[in-house]
This record gives sequence, structure tokens and C-alpha cells, in this order.
Amino acid sequence: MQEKIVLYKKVADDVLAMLQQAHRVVQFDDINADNRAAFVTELQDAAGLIGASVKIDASVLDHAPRLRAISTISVGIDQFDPADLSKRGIVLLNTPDVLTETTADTGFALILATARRVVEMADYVRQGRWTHSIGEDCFGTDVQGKTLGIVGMGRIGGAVARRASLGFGMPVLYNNRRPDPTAEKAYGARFCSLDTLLQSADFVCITVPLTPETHGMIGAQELAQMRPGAILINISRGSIIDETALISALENGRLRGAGLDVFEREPVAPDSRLLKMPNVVALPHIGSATRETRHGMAVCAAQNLLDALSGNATRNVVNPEVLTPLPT
Ligand code: 8YV
Repeated sequence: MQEKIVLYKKVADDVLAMLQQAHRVVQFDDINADNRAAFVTELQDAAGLIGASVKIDASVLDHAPRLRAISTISVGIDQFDPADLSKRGIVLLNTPDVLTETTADTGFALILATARRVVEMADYVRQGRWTHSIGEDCFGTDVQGKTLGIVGMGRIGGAVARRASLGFGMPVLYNNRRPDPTAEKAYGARFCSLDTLLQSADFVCITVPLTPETHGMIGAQELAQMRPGAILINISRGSIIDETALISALENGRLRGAGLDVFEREPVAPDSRLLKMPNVVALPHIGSATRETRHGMAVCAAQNLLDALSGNATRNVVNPEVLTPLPT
């Protein structure tokens, strides 16, 4: 049965065609102050919603009485409250696997770029400051053989561990809700407490999802436990780290540097003190942002929505309890 879908992120023509072959699609390239009211109005009679990077909370859902399925073009689900969606009878679907390797590449790019001062040194050349054979003032720090601590051994954390262990001979420590025997066997990863990880690792990489439990989990106390000269990498969500505490740890020299793809507020403020520090590599949330992967995510999300609206949602379901009819 043809139903109405609201699309709130620009997607390729072939992805739009996937949706339009089965349903009527109202599309917004993105949602902003100028079109938010129109977006909410379009939801009045919509059965499906697909997009990313917009908070979908009661201020939206209360105006979508017929909404049955939301498909996010992301692995992160922090823009949603799955429990509330379940209460409303709305299934939420995401795109976990398609972006794992690309996002892990971004994490390792940040490890290398921050350790070897790649952005700073590229600017050094571009600014004409390379006038003689470089000296100690241009040195970075080694990556191979150093200890990597992974906070959150999920799909992306595991892919970062593989790169570290098999590619760079790095001992891998990890903290997770539960041990991961697969990662331990494949990469020699060692499960430990967050405190032990922070005290032992030369590089700490954040790959936990943002939840009420992980919000602010890396604060002043945790940063103070990190090894002097350690490097912090974040490819998950900015608000997992207390950004004010991070700035202090960088400014007081406790940390050698930070490689950040995500920030408490995005886009990061142009006057942020993080952007004034040469030992901070800041990226605009490009974790999954390759042509191939973003297209693959959009195709996955479109198929997820088509499956959900036809009653065939069997994969990538965040809140499967909503699909199980309550006992009569
Ligand atoms: C992008 C991400 O934010 O998948 C996620 O959770 O953080 C990134 O892939 C997402 O694709 C929305 O554009």
C-alpha cells in the first residue's frame, strides 16, 4: 500500500527512486529554522520518516500521529529516544555495519595525524617555514608499538583494534560493558577497567555510543588519570567528553594532543579554544563521510524503511520490542 514518507536529508537520486517506487515522498534537503514548521506539518499524515542529524523528540512526534517507522541514516541513535518511540508504536532502524570500516579509518587517520602532527607540519610547509632540514621542533611521536586504549569495543572499536594490532603492532586495551572474546582472540585485546585503560594507554580512542550513561564519562577526573603525553581521540559523540576539562588538560600540557571528529556542539564554534591549539586536529564529523559509505548508508536506510512499512523489518531494528505484539 502506498503511504507517505518524509525525507529530511538530501540523498542521491537512486535512493530517492527506491522510496518513490513504493511510496509518496516529501523531501527536505535538511531541517532548519526556516522550514521546521513545514517539516512538522508534513508529518501529520506520514507513515515513514528518514534522515539524520536532527533531534526527533516529542516536539516533532506529537504532530505525527500516523508515524509507524523512522529510519536514521546513521549508526548513532542519540537523536532519538527508543523507549518513547516504542511507547508510540514507532519502530526505529539504523545503519550499523555499512559505515564501520570507513569510520575506523577516520579514527586511525586521527591517531596518525595527531601523533605525527600532520596538519601542523603541512601548514609549516604551506606557510614557507621549511627553510632548512627540520629539527626537534618538528618531531612527532611514534604510533607503532604504542599502547592503544579503546573505550567501547563495538563494531567500530573492533575495527580500530584490528588496524592497531595487525597493522601497527600496538598492544590494545579496551573497556566495554562486557568482555569481547572475539577481539581478544583476534587482536590480543585485553579487557580492563576504564581507570586502568586511562592510566596505561598512550592513545585513548572513544568509540562508545552516546547514551545517558556515557554522557560526560571522560571528565576532569578521567583526564587526570591519563598518562602524561597521551593523546585522546574521539570519533563517537562530542558530549562523551567534558570539553571544558579537555581544553584544560591540553592547555596545562597533561595531554600531548587530541584528534577530534566530534564536538559537544556541532559545528564547533569558530572561536573555540580547541581550534587555537596546534596539537588539536579538528575534523567536521567526517567519520563515515566518503562517497561510497554515505551512499551505502542511504541505500541501507531506504531499504530499512521500505522493509518496516511493508511489515518486513528483520534487520537493523533498534527497538525490536515494538514489533512484538503485546500479549492480549
Ligand atoms: C553521521 C554518524 O553523523 O552514523 C553516525 O552515527 O555519526 C555519522 O555517520 C551520520 O551519517 C549522519 O550524517
